[in-house]
Amino acid sequence: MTPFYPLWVAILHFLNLFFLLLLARSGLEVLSAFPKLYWHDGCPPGREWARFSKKTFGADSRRTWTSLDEEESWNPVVALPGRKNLGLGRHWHFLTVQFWILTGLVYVVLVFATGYWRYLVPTSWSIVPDSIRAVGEYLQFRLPKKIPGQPFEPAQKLAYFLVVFVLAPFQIATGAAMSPSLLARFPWYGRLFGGKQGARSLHFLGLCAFGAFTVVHVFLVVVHGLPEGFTKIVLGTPGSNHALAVGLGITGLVGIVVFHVVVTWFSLRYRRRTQRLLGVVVDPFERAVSRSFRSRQRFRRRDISAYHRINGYPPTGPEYERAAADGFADYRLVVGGLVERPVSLSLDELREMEQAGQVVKHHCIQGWTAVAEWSGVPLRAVVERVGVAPEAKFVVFHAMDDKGLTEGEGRYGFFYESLPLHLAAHAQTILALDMNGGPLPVEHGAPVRLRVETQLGYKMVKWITAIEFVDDPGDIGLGMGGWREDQMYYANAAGI
Ligand SMILES: Nc1nc2c(c(=O)[nH]1)N[C@H]1C(S)=C(S)[C@@H](COP(=O)(O)O)O[C@H]1N2
Ligand SMILES: [Mo]
Repeated sequence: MTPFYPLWVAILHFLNLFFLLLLARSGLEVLSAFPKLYWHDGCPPGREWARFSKKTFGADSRRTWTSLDEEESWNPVVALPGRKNLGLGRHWHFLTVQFWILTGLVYVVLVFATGYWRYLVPTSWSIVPDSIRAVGEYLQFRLPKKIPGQPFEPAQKLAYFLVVFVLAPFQIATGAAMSPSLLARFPWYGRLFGGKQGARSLHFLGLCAFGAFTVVHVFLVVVHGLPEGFTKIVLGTPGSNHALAVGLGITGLVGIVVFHVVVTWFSLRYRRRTQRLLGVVVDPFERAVSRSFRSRQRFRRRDISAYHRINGYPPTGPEYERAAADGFADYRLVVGGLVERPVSLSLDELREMEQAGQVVKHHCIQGWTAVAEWSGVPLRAVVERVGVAPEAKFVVFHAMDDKGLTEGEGRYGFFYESLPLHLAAHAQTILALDMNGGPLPVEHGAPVRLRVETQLGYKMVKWITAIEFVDDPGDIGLGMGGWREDQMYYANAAGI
């Protein structure tokens, strides 16, 4: 068989480049929200193996700090969209990854259906010494000979094989190992990568590997002869029209740059519209993941993290401080909305209800994790007590912290979040009253906070004052289903 280089390879190669660049830039945006890498899921401050930030915070700091203080604002040239937009960065990442995986699947199917796999998949271990020899030749400024009857030299074939069949699946696997829903249901899957922080670190190293490959790959294409190489990359068949190939190729590259400039500008200029537009594809994906799994976490007490980060400053003002000082004696949890028997419960009444406890891992959307023991009332027990009406589809948690006062940054309103009702029925969805064997500390949500273990942290409302059952949370706040969705453009489903 004579070597061939079909047009579909050229087209899928272009799409791959297009999607990978979007993935890399949006991935860096996600990294900027927690610009530290760890190998351990306790991720204690100061124990990171890599930090892309000058700021440091100590576990023993006398001043309260929160994980949002650790976030960095990166330049839109590097990150998509840049400037502290984790919510939209994730939208871009989860939109693109679906098309990237699809491109890869089409490629792999065609590779095997057409016999092209012979050029990519080594069938003998001799590829290893042959590749070493080829690299040696490059180092002596000589071009290694192609494998007889094939389009690539041995080192090239091995590198392409590793990128397609090892690196790309590795990025998908480590990416999936960061989903709180998946990890809550299959904790063993996370352990394969050394936990969520291990997966994060490996995912980042995978990005570095893609970057290094791209640099060497482009350099060697140039070394091997640009017009010929460019023609193959753009048009497939070698020896065809060089001028056309160069014209088309440059148009394609300029097109990619223009696309990036436009979507970055659009994302920064029209944040809500970007959230909604990308949400059309991303929300069903996130919702499906949130729906599929139930948390089955069972960590041991000795897994409890020495330090548990905080996100969200406690409510300010004399009212909350006074309540905290007298142990929340006058506290009432109001439960109402679409229910048959609205109630208002004191802390003692909550403690008399059914109790449940769990040692579980918290996943903040920014990327940090921590294990703690939480106990309190299963939300299901509250649902049963008030008799939720059939029209109710969501449960909304209202909090006592006015974010305009506690956080600022141009954001405002009391914190709230909504959950679809099915998550309220999970055994590990609880209204926590205790943390690590003592009463809930103020920073972690005293007197009552939500735990829902398949979701990201922003769903777990702290300092709860009221629970409301509704048919549609769109009438609350700015209508996106939660304070972080309203004000920070996070997705409404929080399973990944
Ligand atoms: N009321 C309120 N609840 C909140 C927040 C907040 O800002 N206000 N932050 C959320 C986020 S983003 C996370 S990660 C968790 C953090 O919980 P912790 O501070 O107990 O670690 O609380 C969530 N609940
Ligand atoms: Mo968070």
